[in-house]
Amino acid sequence: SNNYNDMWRSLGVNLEAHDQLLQALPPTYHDVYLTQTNRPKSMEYFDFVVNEIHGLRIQELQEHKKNGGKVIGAFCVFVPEEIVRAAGGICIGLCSGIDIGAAEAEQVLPRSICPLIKSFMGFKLAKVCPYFESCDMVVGETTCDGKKKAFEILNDYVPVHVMETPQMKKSRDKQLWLEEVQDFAELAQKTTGTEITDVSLAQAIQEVNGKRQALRRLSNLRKNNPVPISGKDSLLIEQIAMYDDVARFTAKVNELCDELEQKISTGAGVFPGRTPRVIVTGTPMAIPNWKVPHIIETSGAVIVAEEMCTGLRYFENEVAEADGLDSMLENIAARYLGINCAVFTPNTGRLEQLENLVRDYHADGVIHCTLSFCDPYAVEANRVEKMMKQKEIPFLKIETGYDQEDAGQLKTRVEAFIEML
Ligand code: BJ8
Repeated sequence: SNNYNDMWRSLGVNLEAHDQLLQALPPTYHDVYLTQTNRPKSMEYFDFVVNEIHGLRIQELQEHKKNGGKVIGAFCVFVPEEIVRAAGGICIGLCSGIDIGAAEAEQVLPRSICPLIKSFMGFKLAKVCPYFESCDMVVGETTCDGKKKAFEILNDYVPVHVMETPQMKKSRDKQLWLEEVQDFAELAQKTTGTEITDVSLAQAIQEVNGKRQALRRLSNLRKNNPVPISGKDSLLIEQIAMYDDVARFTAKVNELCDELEQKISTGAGVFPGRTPRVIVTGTPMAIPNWKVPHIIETSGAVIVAEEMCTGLRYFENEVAEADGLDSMLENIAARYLGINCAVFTPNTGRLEQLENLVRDYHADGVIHCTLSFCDPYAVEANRVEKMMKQKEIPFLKIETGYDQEDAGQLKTRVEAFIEML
């Protein structure tokens, strides 16, 4: 990876801190991923992407920028990728899944804050992420208070545009969100200098729908027993979906699905057919946050679905195709407002979805994972728990951060839960 040093330096990346980050990744990745048995052969591509995490894709972004293209970063699945693409830009989901630059972040943020927020601030202040350093603009949202206020601070270091996500889903909220989407389309065009046309937006909608369809296809295959792919591998793919090249990624996921269908037809799987099946739900698990899934899948269970933004919330809905820019923007706004994030009140859609998922994926239990200090999900966990009790679905609630200090304790709790499934 030393070949990339010049590129990283030219981006302003702090090479020393960056080396530390890259050194932390390979052992973790090896222990969590490469020790799994029966992995599908098509996971090779996704292993390659992780291996090249700050290499090849960054090179592609730099190529794009050299040709006058823009890169736009996002922290939430509410930011409409279709619009960025229609304006000729590349949309990158910034990860924030590792405790890095915490000392720098704590200079501008309170110590007790969601690790995801601390992580993105730390990444920026410590200049360790070449994706972040490649961004011409970052798009924030007004989802939770922590993020909303942190974007004001982040704006000191990189231009940030904040989209106002509503807190309810009434007709006036829909109108507000539609206007936010329309404004964002204006801004995207101004930023890239490229006009959004009927043709470019229709194409972007199709491409991103194609990506979501491939992910849904993969997800549906996990309804089988035995499961053809681990939850950890599935999560990795869902994480990579946020920043990889759309066309290539879509093709690779479909290739993987072809292989899995083959496997299913022979009755083969990655875990024995009697393995307890678990659904995880809660806050997103950004790359490389594989902590809880690793604990679950090394404690005798398999994860069959993620009711999370790094999971189903990212791909369960698509944008309806339409003629004319106005209708397309309306359909985009409608699709995104369908996301069941805990910042909405009420958020009954999430509860209904969870109940359906338990049935459709033949789950034996649900594990609710909240990042520490995340009020929306930690409080909403009560609604989820109440519903699970009513439906007599085994339920476990976990709250944890990015450090490994509580890993042993978590494993004990998870094992006890799985044992009773
Ligand atoms: S649509 S889940 S990606 S906001 S974990 S920063 S909520 S304190 S991430 Fe999210 Fe969009 Fe919703 Fe999805 Fe705040 Fe909670 Fe931290 Fe969070």
